Amino acid sequence: MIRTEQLYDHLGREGISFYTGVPDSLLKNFLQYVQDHTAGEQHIITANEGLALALASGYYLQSGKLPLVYLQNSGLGNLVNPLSSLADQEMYGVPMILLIGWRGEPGIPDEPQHRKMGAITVPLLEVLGVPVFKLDQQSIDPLQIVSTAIQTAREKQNPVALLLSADIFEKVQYEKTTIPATLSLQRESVIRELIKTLSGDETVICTTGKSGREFDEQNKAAGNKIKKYFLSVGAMGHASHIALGIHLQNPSKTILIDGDGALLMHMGALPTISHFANKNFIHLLINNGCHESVGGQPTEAFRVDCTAIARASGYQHTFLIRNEQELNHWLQNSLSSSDTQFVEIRTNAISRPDLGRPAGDPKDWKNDFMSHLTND
Ligand SMILES: Cc1ncc(C[n+]2csc(CCOP(=O)(O)OP(=O)(O)O)c2C)c(N)n1
Repeated sequence: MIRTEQLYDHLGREGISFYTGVPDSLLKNFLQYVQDHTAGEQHIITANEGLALALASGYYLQSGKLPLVYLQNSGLGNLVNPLSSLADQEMYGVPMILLIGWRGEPGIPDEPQHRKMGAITVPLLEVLGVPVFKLDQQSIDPLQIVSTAIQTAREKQNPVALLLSADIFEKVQYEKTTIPATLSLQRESVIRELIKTLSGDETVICTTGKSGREFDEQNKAAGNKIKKYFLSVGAMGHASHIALGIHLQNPSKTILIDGDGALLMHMGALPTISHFANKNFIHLLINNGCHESVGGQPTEAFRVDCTAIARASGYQHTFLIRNEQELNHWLQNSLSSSDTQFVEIRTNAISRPDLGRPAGDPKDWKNDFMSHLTND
């Protein structure tokens, strides 16, 4: 066990003062501490993990100092290209620490989307030539392990991983200080009202995180009104093209429920969707300005105009919804339109602590979904 401030202070003593990454729930207490104790430009949350590695590389090139990139192990997929073709010692050789939350660690029960990556995290890092240092509850001297990892990164001139098991940090009262709570709409109630207004014939695709869990619970509460739904419980940022792929084969109404973190992660999706989904496609962005599902760390999505980005990307019909009245107006007047639309709904970042998780096997979910699509 280690305290967040102990790790942060130790990293500081070892010369690490630049943090970048994409948040992870296992790291959320540590990341909150980083957020609260690091000057703005020294802590940058990027849109995806590959960008964090590139940013860290730029930092090193200018400063000669060791940066830290944090991520959930599912983000390794986004990071492999710049890791192997930029930072690797056989290329430029950029030393850095990769602080990785280990979801799906073998022997520790976790959600299905984490099992594969959990099992291959260590071999994957080894194949990539990244030395791995594990920190778990049994680690006798965690700070010494951190120092050895840092020394190794410097000596080898290569990224080095600190792989953190669940519950490595001492529990602290976690306060979501960064979450904006001023907006009246809440993600789950938006999803509930959407389900209430839909006819039941639509196909719904949900992004990664709590929106899928909320959809699942609200749909059950509505007597499984929506039969054709797919939860992209993993593959963050890819729900949009899953939806597009389905839609192109079945041009009946498709609703994509997206998150701002997910949208930003692969924003290049927008022009392709607007080009090819020219009818009956609703891209519904639930923008809470943060990665609410993993701890509420901010995204850039409240700072920019997402509907303007969608318009510039080719969506002809865009809506911005900020309160219940605007939501009801859109639900009653525009939801049933056959126009392709981008709809940004700004919400607060509040969710239920007792939110459930969809039960069962993803292959059964897939088979159910496909059989409902074929019976259409
Ligand atoms: C590639 C990848 N990186 C990080 C994660 C961890 N993760 C799961 S949900 C999530 C936040 C999603 O944020 P957003 O799309 O804004 O939805 P919200 O949680 O706010 O509803 C993150 C970072 C992941 N699953 N995959």
